[in-house]
Amino acid sequence: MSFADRTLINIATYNEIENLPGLVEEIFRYAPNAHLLIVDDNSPDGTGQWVDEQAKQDQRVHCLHRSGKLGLGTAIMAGMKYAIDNDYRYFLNMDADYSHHPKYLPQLIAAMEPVGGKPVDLVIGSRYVPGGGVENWPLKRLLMSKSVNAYARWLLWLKPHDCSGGYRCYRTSVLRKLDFEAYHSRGYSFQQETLWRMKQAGAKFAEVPIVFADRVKGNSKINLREARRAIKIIARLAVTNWTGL
Ligand SMILES: Nc1nc2c(ncn2[C@@H]2O[C@H](COP(=O)(O)OP(=O)(O)OP(=O)(O)O)[C@@H](O)[C@H]2O)c(=O)[nH]1
Ligand SMILES: [Mg+2]
Repeated sequence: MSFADRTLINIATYNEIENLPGLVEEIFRYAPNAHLLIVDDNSPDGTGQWVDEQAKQDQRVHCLHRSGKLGLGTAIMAGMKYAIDNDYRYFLNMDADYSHHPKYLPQLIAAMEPVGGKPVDLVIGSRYVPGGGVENWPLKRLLMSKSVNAYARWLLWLKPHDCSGGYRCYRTSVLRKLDFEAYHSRGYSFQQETLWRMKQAGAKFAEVPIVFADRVKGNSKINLREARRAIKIIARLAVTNWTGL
C-alpha cells in the first residue's frame, strides 16, 4: 500500500505517558488524515505499551520499539527511514511534551506547497522569526539556546534562524538523499547536522513562526553532557565544511 499523499507525524518518546494520550487526541483534531509514528525507547513508564493499545484500535497509529534509551537523534532517524520505506510524502517531527503545539500542524504542512510559490523541502517551526517565541523559559535557557543557534549558523553557514528546533516538516523525497550512515550525531545536534546535510543536498528551507512552550509534565532529558557533546559535533562538522575532511 502506498501512502504517497500522506503525512507521517513522528514523535520520539522516553517516559511521556503523562503527555502522550492528550497530545495524540489533539494531533488528530488538527491533522485527522495524518499517520502517527511513536519511536519509543522502552520507556519504563509504559509509554510504548499505551501506544500498542492505541495502534490496535486506530490504523493511523504505529509504534516502533527500541531496546533502550538510544538518543533523540537516532529515534528521529528511525522515523525518517520508516517514512522513506513506507513512501509517505511528508515526514513531520515533533516533541511529546506540548512544547510543539499541534495547533501549528496545518500551517507547517501548508507551507510545504506555498500558494504561488515554489515547493519547499523543509519547513521549520521557528522560535526565532517574527511572530515566534518561547514561553516560560528562564533567561539562562533562552541565552543558551540562542548562543548554540548563533554558533551553528555561523560555523555551518546555515540560513534558518532556528537551527536547533525539532518541530519540522520534511519532504520525504529529500530525506532519501541523506547518508544516514555518515551522521556524527546521536543526540540533540542531530537537528543542526540534518540542516547542514540537507543544505548540501540543495534543499529549500522555510520557517513558520511557533511559540514554544516549556514542558509542564514529565522530566527533561537534556543535560549538560548532551549539550557539550552537541557543541563538539557542530565544531567537527564545521571542519568538514571548510576542509572537506
Ligand atoms: N525515543 C527517544 N526519545 C527521546 C530521547 N530523549 C528525548 N526523547 C524525546 O524527545 C523529545 C524532546 O526531549 P525533551 O526532554 O523534551 O528535550 P527538550 O525539549 O530539549 O527539554 P525540555 O525543554 O526540558 O523538555 C521528547 O518527546 C522526549 O520524550 C531518547 O533517548 N529516545
Ligand atoms: Mg521538551
